[in-house]
Amino acid sequence: MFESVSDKLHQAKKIVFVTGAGISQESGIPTFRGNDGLWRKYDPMKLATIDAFYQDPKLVWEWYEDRRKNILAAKPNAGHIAIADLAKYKEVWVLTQNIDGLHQRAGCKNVSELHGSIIIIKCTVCNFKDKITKRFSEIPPLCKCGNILRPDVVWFGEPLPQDVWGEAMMQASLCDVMVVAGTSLSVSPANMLPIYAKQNGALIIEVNPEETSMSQNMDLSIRSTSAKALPELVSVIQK
Ligand code: BV8
Ligand code: ZN
Repeated sequence: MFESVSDKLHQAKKIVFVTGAGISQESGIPTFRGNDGLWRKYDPMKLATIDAFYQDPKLVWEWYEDRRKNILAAKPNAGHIAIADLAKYKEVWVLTQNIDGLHQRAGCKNVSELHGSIIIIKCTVCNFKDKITKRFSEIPPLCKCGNILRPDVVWFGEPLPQDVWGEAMMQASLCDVMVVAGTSLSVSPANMLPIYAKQNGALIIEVNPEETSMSQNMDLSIRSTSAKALPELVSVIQK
């Protein structure tokens, strides 16, 4: 599978992974667009927005509480674990679009959560922010200051946190190899990261059972799932 790039993989000093919902699919967390689609009744593009939240905070919170329950019960899969294993031998950085924290739970230290975290909850007004894993008794939950709480995620139409995005662009511009795993690359600006890597001369590899809009630009596009292909990729690098 990786014969054509094994030399470059061995020589690589810094490997960056850009991941999306597909890498958590084998942990039982539905993707956005797949036929296991997040919430068949509603379109995430319409729910994961500031307008939806202020129009109907209860509905949006029901959706997030449903996802939090599933995510907090989920376990990292062989794909997450392979990346964490590789980080013991090489400089590895994970730029994830996922909000499930599974890369960190697999043991990865260098993780940039481009779109925030569903496990961190913050106030819409004051500067309260904390990791909360319990289920809320009432939704929408209120802060001590009396205002509504929200998940610390980046909604459509919201900018990515400056520091996180700056770090991600830097990592993409300095890596020798970029592995794009489990993402349709349909959301910007995250979908620019493989372009920055290509511009810096990095080798870019895609792992996705389906073709994406950027498959043609990849040096290697593996039609497989991440839980299958990533352990194989890591074993080639460690040889
Ligand atoms: C911004 C957190 C600017 C929340 C998410 C037109 C109108 C309005 C906006 C826009 C527009 N055009 C572009 C935009 C910008 C917009 C955007 O890109 N929209 C898209 C829909 C066109 N982007 C934004 O709004 C961003 N902000 O641009 O700000 C700005 C600047 C200054 C000031 C103000 C504003 C913010 C985007 C972040 C949104 N938040 N998530 C939550 O999760 O609830 S996005 C969310 O959807 C995910 O984080 C992820 O990014 C995206 C889903 O993509 P994927 O992860 O790739 O998942 P998907 O289901 O699509 O694909 C799964 C893939 O896995 C598939 O390819 C499948 O084949 C594969 N797969 C399946 N199984 C497996 C597998 N692969 C491997 N193994 C398997 N087993
Ligand atoms: Zn508050």
